[in-house]
Amino acid sequence: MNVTREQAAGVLAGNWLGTSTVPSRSLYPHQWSWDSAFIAIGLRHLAPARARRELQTLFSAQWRDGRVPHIVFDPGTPPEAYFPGPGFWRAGRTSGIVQPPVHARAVLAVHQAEPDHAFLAALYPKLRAWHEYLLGARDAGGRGLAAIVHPWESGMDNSPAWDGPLSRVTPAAGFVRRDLEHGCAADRPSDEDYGRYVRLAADYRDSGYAGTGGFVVEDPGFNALLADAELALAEIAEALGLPSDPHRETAARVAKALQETLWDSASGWFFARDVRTGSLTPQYTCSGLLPLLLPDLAVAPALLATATGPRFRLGRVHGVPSHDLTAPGFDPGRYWRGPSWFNVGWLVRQGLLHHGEHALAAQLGEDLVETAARTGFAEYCDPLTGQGHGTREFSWTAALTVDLLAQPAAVA
Ligand code: 2M8
Repeated sequence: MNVTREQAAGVLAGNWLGTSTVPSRSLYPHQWSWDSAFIAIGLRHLAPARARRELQTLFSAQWRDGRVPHIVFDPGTPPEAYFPGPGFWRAGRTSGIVQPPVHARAVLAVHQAEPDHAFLAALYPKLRAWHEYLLGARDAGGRGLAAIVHPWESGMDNSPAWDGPLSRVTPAAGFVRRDLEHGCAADRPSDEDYGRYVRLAADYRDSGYAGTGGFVVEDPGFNALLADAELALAEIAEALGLPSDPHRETAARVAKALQETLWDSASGWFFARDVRTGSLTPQYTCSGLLPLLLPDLAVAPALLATATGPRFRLGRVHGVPSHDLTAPGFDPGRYWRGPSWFNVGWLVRQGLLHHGEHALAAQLGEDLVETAARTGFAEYCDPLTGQGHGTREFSWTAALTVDLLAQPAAVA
């Protein structure tokens, strides 16, 4: 076995709890929703049964309204290991918010690695309910897009795109941050922002997980992943001998809404919309590049021109910077405010392949694998130096490395 693959497999084995994988033993000691999808995409090459179990465990915690919670708490982990824990959310063994819907893509990928009709048939109605929740209860703006009600729902927690909407939120106080016991404070969100996250989560909890508070945002990355997930669901339906057209139609509708409402042609980028004010948040972040995943994206050439230009320098830096390199607030080490994340790099590589950018995709894939191996599977890296940041032995970095190594033609 290739040494890097062996090391990555070791990370995933070390983070396996028995029915799911933690993102990190120290910083994130429970099961996280979109992490598990990326983890399953890597695990399918090593242990397909474990990959299926990872996703089954997550979906066993799905809510009756269809939402897939962003955290499923491990009962064996002490409550003080992570804040906000189950006592805060008061939602049984889960949190009450969500994360980007990458699960249909993961379920399909796992099935493709080792076909399992029963697995696919059991997950299909759950995935449908999940997407229906997002396009129903979460269409707060009435534009056919899913809105997020907390920065954590974007998966890109501390993104500068949330600064505007978050400024309306009064920070909560009187809680103990557990993340700073494991992470370097200079890399993590500020105390003020963390206080705002806690306030928003408490307000949403107190609304019975149904209301919308000060933070309601249509995020291009979240919605691009939702459209892509509907395309994956169409393939799952086909494999099950079920009608796939409804899923393709939904994907097309979301993609159209994305282009009509979140694309700014003068800037050549997709921006998030603050539903409360109706305006686009002006920050260029990596979320705006994720619509590249959509094969029929008419604006792909303009989007790629921005991505390869001075703001993101795709192909000339390590990974995909999470924030505009030319922005005054760009910080190469701080959480989602500049560093490159491996899952975003992996997704952008897929998008590049969809749009015929094979050389750039191969270069990005090689860089991701090299950086992951050199940094001990860091959570994220400095795009300018490649230096690792955040926690190490991070599960999705290891899993996506395994996946990239399984595709030598595209990496070589
Ligand atoms: C980070 O988010 C959690 C909250 O959900 C945190 O900061 O405590 C994000 O990077 C998120 O995308 C990721 O899923 C999670 C676990 O890896 O960590």
